[in-house]
Amino acid sequence: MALLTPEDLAEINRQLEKSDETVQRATGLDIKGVCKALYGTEAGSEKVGIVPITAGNGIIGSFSESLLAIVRYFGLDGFITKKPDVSGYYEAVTSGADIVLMADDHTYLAHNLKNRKIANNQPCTGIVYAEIASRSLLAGNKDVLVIGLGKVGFPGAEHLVKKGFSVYGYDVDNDLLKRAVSELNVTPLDLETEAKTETSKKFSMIFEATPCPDTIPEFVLEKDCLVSTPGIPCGLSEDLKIKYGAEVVMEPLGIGTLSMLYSIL
Ligand code: NAI
Ligand code: PYL
Ligand code: MG
Repeated sequence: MALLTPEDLAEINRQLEKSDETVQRATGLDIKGVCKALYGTEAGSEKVGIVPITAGNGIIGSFSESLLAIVRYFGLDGFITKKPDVSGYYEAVTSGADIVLMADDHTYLAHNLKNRKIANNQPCTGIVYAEIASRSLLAGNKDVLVIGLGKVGFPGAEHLVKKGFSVYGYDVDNDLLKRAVSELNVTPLDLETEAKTETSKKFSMIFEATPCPDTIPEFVLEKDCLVSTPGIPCGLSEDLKIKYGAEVVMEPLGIGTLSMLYSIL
């Protein structure tokens, strides 16, 4: 999995505020409102225990501190355990955590100790960003383009299909594209070949979940489109964002984390 860097997480509160403003402007809901609409839940007085994990590549500077800032930004109570790993888990539970957040290099989980529900960051991130894309107030149809059909993108595409949207998909990995076509009935849109044709389908709603920059080509963009992308770095260039007046929702950790939390309340 592509790992976050301390640079990705810089000024996390400012990134959250900016994302909240963009989501509100583009969809009419703030991030909490989107998660409530998705899961039918709302945060209460749950206490969140954040456990640093030293496995694999080890602790990412400011990852736990960013999670604490995120939890508090959304109005929950939280704490970071003094110890990491198993000792930290023990500390979280004995300190009265209702929910535990922890991540190694492969899995970032939220576990509700009260109701035993558990969430994985990748599908929760895909679902919430896909939901945001699908709620564009300016969209004139139900066509959504999904670029990147991996651990985040595929669950997002699946969510959009279940919601009755007309989902077009692309992934450079042909096997993943074929899987989305066969399992989700996604319409494949090969951006490589489309680039060569004069006309191409344009989209007001785009969900991108790849680890590459500039994956969203100009010929798929409608004016005033909404690009909802957890992918790091951003798949839409700054030039195209300005040229098409696109709203871009992109944030490194918080939106996905709130989706996890709301899914286990
Ligand atoms: P993944 O590797 O499972 O999926 C990425 C997919 O993008 C792959 O199927 C790959 O073939 C495809 N891809 C790569 N370049 C492409 C291109 N130019 N055009 C079309 N498809 C392309 O990775 P995963 O776990 O789905 O994560 C995707 C991105 O989301 C990563 O950058 C990850 O860091 C980020 N992420 C962000 C989160 C957030 O809250 N902002 C949370 C979780 C992941
Ligand atoms: C959850 C993020 C979103 C994108 N990539 C995922 C990532 O960076 N995962 C690794 C997280 C490691 C955290 C480290 C710590 O500081 O506790 N074990
Ligand atoms: Mg996020």
